[in-house]
This record gives sequence, C-alpha cells and structure tokens, in this order.
Amino acid sequence: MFTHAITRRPSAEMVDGLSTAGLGKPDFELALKQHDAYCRALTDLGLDVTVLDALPGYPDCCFVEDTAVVCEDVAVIAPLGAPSRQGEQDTIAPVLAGFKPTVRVTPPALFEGGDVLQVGRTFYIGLSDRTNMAGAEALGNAVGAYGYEWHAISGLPSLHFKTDVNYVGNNTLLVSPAYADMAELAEFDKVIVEDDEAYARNCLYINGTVIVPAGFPKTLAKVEALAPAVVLDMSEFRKLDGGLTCLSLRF
Ligand code: CIR
Repeated sequence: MFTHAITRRPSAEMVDGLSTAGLGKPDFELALKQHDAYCRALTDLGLDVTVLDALPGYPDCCFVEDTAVVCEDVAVIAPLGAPSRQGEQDTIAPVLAGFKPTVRVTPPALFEGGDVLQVGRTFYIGLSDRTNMAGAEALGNAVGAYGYEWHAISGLPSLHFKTDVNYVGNNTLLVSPAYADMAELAEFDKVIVEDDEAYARNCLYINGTVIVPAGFPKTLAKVEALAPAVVLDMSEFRKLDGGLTCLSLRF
C-alpha cells in the first residue's frame, strides 16, 4: 500500500522542456490546473501528498519520478541520464531522507526512475538512453541489500521502460505489443495496448485503483474490466513525453 507521494509543481520554463512528441509547446496555466487535479486525485486515493515548489533552471522538474526509486526500505537517488536534468535530484534527496534511508548513485552510472518498474519484491530496470548497465547494477545492488531481486531489460524502443510497461494490479501489466512475449515478464498476465493508444500504456496504479489518461477509450475499457479507474487530462505533460507515473514518487 502506498501512503505518501511527492510531486513538484511545473515550472513556467516547461515550455523549454525536453520533448520528442511533436505536439507543440505546453500551456503553462493549463499544466498547473492539470497538476492540481493530479495531486487532488492522489489525495482522494488516500495518499499524503508533499508538493514541492518548481525548480528554477530545470524545465522538466515536474517529472519527479525520474529523480529517485523509492521502496519500503530505501530511497535510491538517481543520477539522471539527461544532462539538462542532472541536479534535480539534489533537492529531492533531503526530502526523501525525511522518510527513508537514502543511497546515492552517481555518474558514470546512470538511471532514471521512469525506467524502473517495481512489482512486489522485484525491480525491472529498462536499459535506455537514460539508464545504462552501470546504473542498473548500482540500483540493483542498493535494493538487493534489502533482499529485492532485479532484472535488467534491454532493447527499449521508447524514452523510458514505463512509457510502454506498467503494473495495474492482479499480476497484470499494460504493455506494448513488443513486450507481449518477453521472457523476463513471462510470469505476468498482459493487457496489450496497441499503438493507436500508445500514450495510455502509462497508467498509474494506486492501492487498487488505476489512473488512466483522458482520451483513450479502448484502454479505459480494458482497465475498467480489471479495476476501478480514475481519468485525468494529461495533455500538457504529454507534449513533453511525460505521463501519469512521471509526475510523482509514491511510497
Ligand atoms: C524528459 O525527457 O526527461 C521529460 N521531458 C519527460 C520525462 C518523463 N518521465 C517519465 O517518463 N518518468
């Protein structure tokens, strides 16, 4: 069960955030409203939400998931793979230290939280442009010290592993077709999300409820067959390749 979340307000500089989406620049005022709704939804689901101020000089600072991996026993502070984002983690570390023992991973080991999926006592770590094998090993060793297992997964087609693979409860993953038959994920039931709704592969599971981005009716119907769903408009974060998981650290 999650009891806490940490989020960070979007910065007006988000218009200069990293993006491959080709959907234009985000509308800052609308992003603030969507962020408020996101934090409210987490609160409504029973989480105690710590909302941090935006970080000047870091256009992608609202995507706080990438700055750490937090589990019951430890918070592992990420080095961050994107050069323009390195430094965001320095302001997250002291906040997390108020909740958990912390371990720092530093370059040349690189990882971002968006590449890390935890299900129970196992971590699946995607090797991407942002996460290298040294980063996966450093993270794996940090959580391994507490008895967790970890697996590295290579050959990612997208920005982050969780762009394409997310847990929605009941031993079930939402996945892109590319992950349907992957040996490392064989133990899970899979719900395939086809390319026409690719963005909706990034759903957020909170204590039995699944938050789904607005505008993806086929995925919403598939999720509703599994669990209660909450729908949130994520249009402005999508313009920066960001999804529902990216906007919080949960623990
Ligand atoms: C970036 O490229 O770093 C941001 N524009 C988007 C980060 C998305 N984060 C995530 O998927 N965990």
